[in-house]
Parts: sequence; C-alpha cells; structure tokens
Amino acid sequence: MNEPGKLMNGAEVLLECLAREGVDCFFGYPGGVTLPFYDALFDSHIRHVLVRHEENACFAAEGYARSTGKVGVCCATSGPGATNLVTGLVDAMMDSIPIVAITGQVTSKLIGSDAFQEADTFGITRPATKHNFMVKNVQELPQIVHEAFYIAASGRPGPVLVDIPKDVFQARGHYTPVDTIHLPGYKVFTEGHAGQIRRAAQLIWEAERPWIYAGGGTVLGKATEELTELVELVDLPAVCTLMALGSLSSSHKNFISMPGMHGSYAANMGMTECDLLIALGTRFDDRVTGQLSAFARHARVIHVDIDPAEIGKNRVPDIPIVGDVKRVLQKLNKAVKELEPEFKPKQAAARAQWWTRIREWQGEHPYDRTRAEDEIKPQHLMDEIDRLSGGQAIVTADVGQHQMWAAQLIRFNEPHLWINSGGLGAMGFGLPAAVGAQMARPDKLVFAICGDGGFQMSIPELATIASHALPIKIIVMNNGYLGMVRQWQTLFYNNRLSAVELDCFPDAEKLAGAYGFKGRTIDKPWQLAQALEEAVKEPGPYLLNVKVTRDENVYPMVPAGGAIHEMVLGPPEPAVVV
Ligand SMILES: Cc1ncc(C[n+]2csc(CCOP(=O)(O)OP(=O)(O)O)c2C)c(N)n1
Repeated sequence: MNEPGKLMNGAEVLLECLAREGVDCFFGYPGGVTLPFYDALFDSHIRHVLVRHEENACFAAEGYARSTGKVGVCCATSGPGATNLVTGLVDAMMDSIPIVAITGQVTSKLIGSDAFQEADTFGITRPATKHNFMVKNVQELPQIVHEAFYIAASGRPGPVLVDIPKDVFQARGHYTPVDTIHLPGYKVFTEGHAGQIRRAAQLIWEAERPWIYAGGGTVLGKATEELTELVELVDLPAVCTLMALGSLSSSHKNFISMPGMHGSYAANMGMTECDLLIALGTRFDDRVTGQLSAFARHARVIHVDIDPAEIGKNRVPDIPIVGDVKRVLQKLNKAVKELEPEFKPKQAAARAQWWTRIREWQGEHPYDRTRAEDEIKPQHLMDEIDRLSGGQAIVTADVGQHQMWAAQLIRFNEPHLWINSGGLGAMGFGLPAAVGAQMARPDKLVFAICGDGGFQMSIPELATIASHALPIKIIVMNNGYLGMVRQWQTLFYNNRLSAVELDCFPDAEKLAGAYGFKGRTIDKPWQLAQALEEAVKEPGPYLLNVKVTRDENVYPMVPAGGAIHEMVLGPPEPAVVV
C-alpha cells in the first residue's frame, strides 16, 4: 500500500483502493480504454486472471465470492467488454452475490458521441446491478470504489459496477483514505424487531408440525452455526433450497433435502403439511413454492429477511422480521432457550408424531439412485462424486439435469461448497465459477460438473485453467442432449425433440491434450469409480467426459405451475400390451 497523499494516476488510485479492500485476485480482460489500468497493474501485487471471455470474468468473480463469502472483482473494457459482463451481473443480482465490476469507458469528452467502443454501460447495467456508478474525476474515485465494496457486501449483497472513463485512469490525483461511508437513503436493518422475535420463539414451541425453510440468505449471512443451533434446540426438520445447500450440513440428521421442482418427496410433503413455516433468508421463489395458493396452506409463516422488499412479496407472513438472519437467529435462539422450560413438553407428543410422518415420507420415496449394468446412470455418477467428496469438496454446476441430480445426491457438509446459478439459471456458469473458486481456495478439491451443452459454452476457459494449472476436475455429464430441455419436450411436448440433440462433442482426451492436460471419455459403469479416482489423483486439471444414459429424466418433478405436493415421482409405467 502507498502513503496517503502520494501523487498517482487514477489507475494507481484504483489499485490502491482494491488493495485496501483486501482484494488479492481478480478476473478480467483488457482493452483500449483500460490500457492505463493494465499498465499500472503491471507493477501491482494483486493477481489478475486473464479469462477468455468477459462473461466468464464475472462468473469467475462469482465463484470467488460464493466460495469465500468475500467480494469478487471483475474488470472489462468499454463497449463490447462491458456488455459481455451483463449476463454475469444479472446472475449475481438474482442470487445476491457481492461483486464489484470495473469497466472502462471512453474518454469523458467523447461520451455521447458514439465514439469507438462506446456503450451506455451505466444505462445498460442499471437494472442488472444493485447499484452502479460513473466516475467523473479522479478525486471522487476512492470514495466511489469504497462505497461500491460497501454496497456490494452489506445488507442484501449484490453486484455493483463502477464505470471509469479513460481520462480518469490517466488523471493525476491522490488516494485519500475513506473513513466513513454515509449513504443517505441506503439503510440496512440488521437487528430484527425484539417483540416479533419473541413471538416467533413462542410460535416455534407451540407448533405441532414446525418446518425450517432455509434459503441462500443463510449462506450469504454466514448463519450456519445459528441455524444448526435452532434446529438442535427444538429438534426441527429443515430443508435447504438450491441456494442454501450446506448451510445446514447435508449429513445432519434433521436435514431433509432440497425442496421444490426437483426436491424430494419428503421435503415437498413437509412444506405442504407443516403448521409453521420458519422461512430464513429466502424469497419464496416459484421453483420452490410451485402453485402459490397451494403452498404451505396450513402453515403460519415466520419470515426473516434482510431485504424488506422480500417480506410479503409472494407470501404474506404472520410474523415478518426484517433483519440479518445471523443476528436474528442469535436472538431467536436465546428466546427459544428462555421459553424452553415452559413450552418444551407441551407439544412433545405431536412433534414425535410429526417426525414419524417425515421419516415415513423419506422411506416411501427416497431420491432415485438407479444404477445399470450396461450404461452409466447420471445418478450413479453423482453418487460416485459424492463418495469422493465426502461432503467436503467444492462442486460447481452448470445448468440443467446434471445440476439437479448434483443438488439432490451430493452432500455439502459446509456452506460455500455448492456453487451454482440458481435464480438466472445461466448455462456456461459452471466452468468459470470453478476457476474463481479454485483461485480463492487453492487447497480445496474442486469439481466442475457440466452438461455437454453448458461445457461447450465455456470451452475457451480451458485455456485459463491450463495457464494457471488449476487442478479442477471437470466432469462432463454427457447425455448427447440439451438434457433438461429434452426432458420437457419429452414430458410436455409429446416427445417431439426439437433442436436438442448435441452431436459432434469433441474427443475429451484430444481436447484436454490440446491444452496440455489429461482427459478421457468413459461410458461403462465399471469404469466410473476408477476414472474419477484417477482424475482426483491427478495433480493438475482433468477433463472426464462421462457418457450417461441419454434419456433419463430427473424426478421427482413438479410440473410448472403445479402444487408441490403433486409431484411426478417417476416415469409412467409402460403400457402392458396383451
Ligand atoms: C444461457 C442459457 N441458454 C439457454 C438456457 C436454457 N436451458 C436450460 S437447461 C438447458 C439444457 C442444458 O443442457 P446441458 O448443458 O447438456 O445439461 P443437461 O441438462 O443435459 O444436464 C437449456 C438449453 C439456459 N438455461 N441458459
């Protein structure tokens, strides 16, 4: 870090801000207007990872943020560089991931003149970010950059973009330390209402069939310890949404599974039959609730969320609590303990019955772990990855069937291990997200599980992986289809398969070999365990292309707009021809 007051150019001031924010590594792609920044970077200790497409810079920054809980940083040039970031920004927005995106802009005096590589980045990214800034002069740069980090990480996290014209990078100025951030109109309520918290504690003890519905906010809010404490204090069953997997350990006896469109039978029946729903850091997403009018219709609802806009958006709660889920749970747990002597015995019998019912649901329809003798079932693949991970590995997923099987069948015993594009469902996410995660956590075993479709969207990043010798285990679940779209066409469009067949998948050994690392294709069940073990043992990257059953469908499945208890549990029985 430099002495405050030292004369620098804007690019150096920006680097000073990043260093003071604790940024050790970021992801980007240079261009004309960011040349002064990249020139300053030449002398910096901060690591820059040159991705092969700007969209992947943003996804990698998300992988960094999602695997650490810290702010991820990406950078792109003006015009096409900035517009290439947009999908990543929307992805981070949908999943509330703290990102700071730096974009270069054309020189101030050219703005509005349709200059070369000019785009209205500020306008384009306004709805794609939690907040965005256009820097007008070098003096305001430190304040803006520190505000950007503060906004990205505080309250409900999200992406913040800072657009910097080339002349601001070049102008001479000072780094002035920023001690306070005062943003009129931006208020974060963290503490929760004491009276509401007390009422919630009482309702929890009074309920006969209580149920915890934990969302991504429990991961973002680092509330694992408090969530686990609540679960254990009252012996509550809990589901974690796709965004929350790992916030209660998947190996915890009270963890039921993921709920929703591809959630388990027990999870969806529990959500439907409970009489108290304790919704924590979650947004009642349509993929979880299904038909809203039928969702948890017997339940009273406690809803804790840091974002007041989420409270009552889809379901009006009986007890709304605006606050940081960690802080609120600390207070809630205290109140629950205080009420324990008076209330614990009252519903003990009903609670025991409730658990019996839940265990029955779990026993009646567990997740399908089908295996076959002649072909590799996708479920078999996920089971084997789970075995090697032991609930400890970082797993990134792309979007589609493989994502759902991975979420169903792989255990996550900690938060920040399961990394996927939940809200936006952006194909091409998995591989660059793994780059960010492996950079952030070099000691961790990282699996990037991709479909053969999504993988082909991110092939350029194989070069980034090779260049940094990142030991990512890339597992392509290759069904020769855009599998999830094929599944919908099969089930809801009379099996009229239109534009979903993926031919010409490259030879994995040659493809990986072309980048200088190992790869292999397998298609027999007996090859699977050994091939995965070999991939994990390999000190560098590894590309394992696993040819699986082509026409397997993910079950359970709640048809779009249906009630979640009306799940389709498996394929229709074949018609008997007499
Ligand atoms: C960028 C983008 N384009 C299109 C889609 C729509 N989509 C959702 S799943 C899917 C199929 C994914 O196929 P693949 O990557 O092979 O994974 P699989 O479903 O077979 O596991 C598609 C096209 C999307 N989610 N993202």
